[in-house]
Amino acid sequence: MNADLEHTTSTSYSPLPDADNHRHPSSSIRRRPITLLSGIFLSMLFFSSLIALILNQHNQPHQHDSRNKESSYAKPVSRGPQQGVSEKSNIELASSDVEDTYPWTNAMLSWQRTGFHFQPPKNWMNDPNGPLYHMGWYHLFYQYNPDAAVWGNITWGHAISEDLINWFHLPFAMVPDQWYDINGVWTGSATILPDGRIIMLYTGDTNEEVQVQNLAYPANLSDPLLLDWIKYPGNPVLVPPPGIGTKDFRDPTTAWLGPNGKWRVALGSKVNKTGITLVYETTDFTSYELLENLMHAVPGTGMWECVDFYPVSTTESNGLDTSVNGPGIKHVLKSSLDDDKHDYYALGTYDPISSKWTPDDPELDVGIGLRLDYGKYYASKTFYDQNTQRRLLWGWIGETDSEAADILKGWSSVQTIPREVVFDKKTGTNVLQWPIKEVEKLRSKVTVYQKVVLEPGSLVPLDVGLATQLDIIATFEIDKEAVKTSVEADVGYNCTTSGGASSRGAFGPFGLVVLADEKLTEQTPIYFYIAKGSDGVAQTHFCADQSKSSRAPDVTKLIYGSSVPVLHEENFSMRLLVDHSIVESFGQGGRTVITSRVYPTKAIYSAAKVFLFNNATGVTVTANVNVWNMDSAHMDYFPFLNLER
Ligand code: DQQ
Repeated sequence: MNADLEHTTSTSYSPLPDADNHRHPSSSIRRRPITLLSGIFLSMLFFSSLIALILNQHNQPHQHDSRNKESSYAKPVSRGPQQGVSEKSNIELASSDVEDTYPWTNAMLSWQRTGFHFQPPKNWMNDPNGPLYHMGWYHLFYQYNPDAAVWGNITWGHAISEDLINWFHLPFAMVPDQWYDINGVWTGSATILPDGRIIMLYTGDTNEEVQVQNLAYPANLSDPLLLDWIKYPGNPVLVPPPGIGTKDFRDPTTAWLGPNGKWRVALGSKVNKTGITLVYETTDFTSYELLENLMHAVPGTGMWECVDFYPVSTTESNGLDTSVNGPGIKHVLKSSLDDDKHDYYALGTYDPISSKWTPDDPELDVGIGLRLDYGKYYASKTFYDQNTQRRLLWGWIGETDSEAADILKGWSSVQTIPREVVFDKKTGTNVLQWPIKEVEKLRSKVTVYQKVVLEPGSLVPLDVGLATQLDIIATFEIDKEAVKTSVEADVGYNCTTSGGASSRGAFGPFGLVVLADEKLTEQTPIYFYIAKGSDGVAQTHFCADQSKSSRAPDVTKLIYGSSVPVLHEENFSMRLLVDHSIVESFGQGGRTVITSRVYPTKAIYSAAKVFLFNNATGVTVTANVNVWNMDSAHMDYFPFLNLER
């Protein structure tokens, strides 16, 4: 253990009830059977309250002012941190001076629902859990609140797909019904053993709000739907070890095989302000040994949630099973930072003997360097798709509006389109993320624009029909010589602190505007900006400007983005997946990715438009664009199961 661990004062968690107690959750008030007597009493109470309510209504003026009711929600309520996980509500609004919620109409709210992103039929969703492929079906589990559009009562939702795009909803895989997960069946990962058995490890929040790790497995492996899950009767299989806080121990990874033939599982935690990854070894997934070495630790990064750890090939383009190691392989370590709610990763080398991971570039270590996505994106998780030999990545897109609006619309959050992750052989310093090819099945009509010349200050509307579900690929050519020879001092450009798409420099911004109304009173520009320092070095930034994305005041409207490598022989390229209120933007083949969650009020339905723009003052840009209209994916309850609607 490192010095940080030794200096900590917390002790190990010991007061656990024995395994026999697992059928008697002590704090499970929600699920206690109601006795006959209390049933009669409750019915009497209900009818008397009903009569009182009716009488009261007759004595009062009718109130239809829903804004008054909503305004009590305008300031978000914090959800998560008291229970020991990252903030689950859009707490950024709390520090804004917004007092009231926008008068959302049903039309506006229903428009926000996506057409081809994964969403449950209603209510709250957060992290993707335990993705896997089994007997012809992809399985996605996810953090879900069956009762409301806000975080709480976390249960594992379950859906299946044959192509990762069209989904069937299944009954819940696991509900919080045991003392060791009664406060939440939290995030976990699947491991497929060489003999085909499936191991699911997940975090449970116990009756005492302690974070423990639990084991579950399918009741019937020959069921392609994996409908029934058995929680291991000896749960929990892991409790916080000495030196680790009882609320700082969660989110087990997929296991990989060590050189000694034992399985290894990583978990995120922290000691003081140092984010850490612990590794356990096991042969049977019921008993574990904590390895002496931390896999990695980064001071100042705080609690690490949802750690992800996997190999990528530096020579081949296929994905790798989590246990693969050897020459021509680097390992990605990813952590979701509780403190700033972003997903950071780094490339490095895993030494299987010491079980330590070392970043290629210590200055770009986990939590201080690259992010998987510079927009609204968190708690991501990959899995190895043994069906197509791909490493696929899921991520949670949270809401950036008010809780009141989420409650009104009845749902919160979306999952990204799954992305294939590969090592970027050209730069050697980052991964590439690209929407899975299956999404292209939804492409319908294509509109092609070739060699559109964009003089400085130009804005060109693209006539693409209904512009709410689109797949856009655009490349931009500029006179690179002009950039080389001109003098510009734009040092320290940063998408977030810049003036956004309306702030003009010599070589940017230029790109696309989506979800804009005709007069651009609402607009979401996605663009490149080339900043040249006084030293003559040019750096390209890829940004998404949400600042004018909505007229509603109770929405967080940041400008997202980061730098993106553009190599000598390359043009500037971007791909956008526009799906109603979500825009996923991939710069330079997925070197830099930004997810936008936007809430237009005017630029919706047929009023949503797309434009090309060049707001640079010193360079002409030539654009080539393909715009596909996208069909909706099929998402419904699985037939014959008679599920609740
Ligand atoms: N969400 C889960 C936790 C995880 C967090 C709880 C990340 O297991 O750490 O819903 O969003």
